[in-house]
Amino acid sequence: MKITASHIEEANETLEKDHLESLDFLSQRLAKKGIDTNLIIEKLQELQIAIPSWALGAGGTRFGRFSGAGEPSNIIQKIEDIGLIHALNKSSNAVSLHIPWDIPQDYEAIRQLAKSLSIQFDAVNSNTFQDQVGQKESYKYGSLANTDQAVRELAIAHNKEVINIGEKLGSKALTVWLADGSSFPGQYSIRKALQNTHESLSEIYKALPEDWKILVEYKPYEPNFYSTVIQDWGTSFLLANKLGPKAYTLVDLGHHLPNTNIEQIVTTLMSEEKLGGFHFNDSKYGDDDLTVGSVKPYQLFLIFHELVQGFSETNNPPLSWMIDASHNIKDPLEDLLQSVEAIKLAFAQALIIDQKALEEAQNNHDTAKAQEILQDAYRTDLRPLIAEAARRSGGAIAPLNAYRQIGVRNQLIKERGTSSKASGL
Ligand SMILES: [Mn+2]
Repeated sequence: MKITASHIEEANETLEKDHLESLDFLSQRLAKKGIDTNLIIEKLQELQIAIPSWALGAGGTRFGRFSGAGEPSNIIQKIEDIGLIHALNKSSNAVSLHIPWDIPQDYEAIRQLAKSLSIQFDAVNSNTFQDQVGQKESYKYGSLANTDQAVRELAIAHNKEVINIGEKLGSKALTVWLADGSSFPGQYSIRKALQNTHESLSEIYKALPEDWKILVEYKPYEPNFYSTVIQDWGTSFLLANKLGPKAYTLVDLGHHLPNTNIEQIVTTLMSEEKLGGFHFNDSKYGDDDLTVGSVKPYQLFLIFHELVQGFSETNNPPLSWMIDASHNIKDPLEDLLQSVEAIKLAFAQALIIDQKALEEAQNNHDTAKAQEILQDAYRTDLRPLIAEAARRSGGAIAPLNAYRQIGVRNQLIKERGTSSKASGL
């Protein structure tokens, strides 16, 4: 299945008149506040969010998995699916691959396919949270943190292999998320586990090509329930600092205890030039992997507020933007289209904040005014800008509508059948 320019044209045709009217009205309103909508639209056109290869099939829980129909069963079909998303929204021009779930057989063919769909290769992800068939050692009691040197060496070798695979595809970053931890007090030495993790990561760091980054993810609990070796941003930041200039902290929105002030973490890391990237998702309780912006859109906006300030006021390097979500209920492609829209919307809202007035209110200790300024931006309906950014780039005014109108899922089911299963899930 390929989405053509005439598909998009047809889908946009009926919406265009209404859309342009809304855009015109909004542009005039924003112009009165001194905001140039064209500049915002250009920034939205530039924003590209990588799609993880594991989000294209229905995810599952420990209780079960309900497969969708027409799922991509290999890396080729997964990249094709991202091509479909990108054709619709023009904001998803990269894939974040999971190894070993998505090891290419024919690198040249994969590179050609990705190129033909304007897809790049973002950070590659290693996996030492499960054992693979025939694996010599087991990660049951940890990988990079394991007390057993042979297990640590296996996990280090795997990460080096992931770097090699990424190099062949043009990736520039390795994301490491560790399940390592303990489920019971006393199960292991917390201090030694961190020390082992640092030493193992140092070995991996040495194998990084010159222009690569290593992104160290953190998570407070799950799958282990008493301690996680890299439990929070502080531990990740500590390791990133110890490792060196190519190491950064990766913030996964779902990897925080309830009510954590994530925007504060983001801005602190940017001040220290150590924020490497994002895994976007949303949640109510824990690592729920819900659609970005579906539960806490205001928090997402506040995070983008810090990001927008950080871009202009710190020297933090450009970020890897990735979605990390996958669940049972929705069509994964619809879920991803919604997630990318939510990210673009939060970015746009943050871009129209009156920074000068906000600074003035802060200096005058005018708390009520400061809140008004933020919420004025948040409560302005900027959806016409998102639609226009996609339209100007050759995408759909309403990507989800277009997806349904074109009948993408039905076509994929025709091509792949109803029982195809996404690899790795
Ligand atoms: Mn993640």
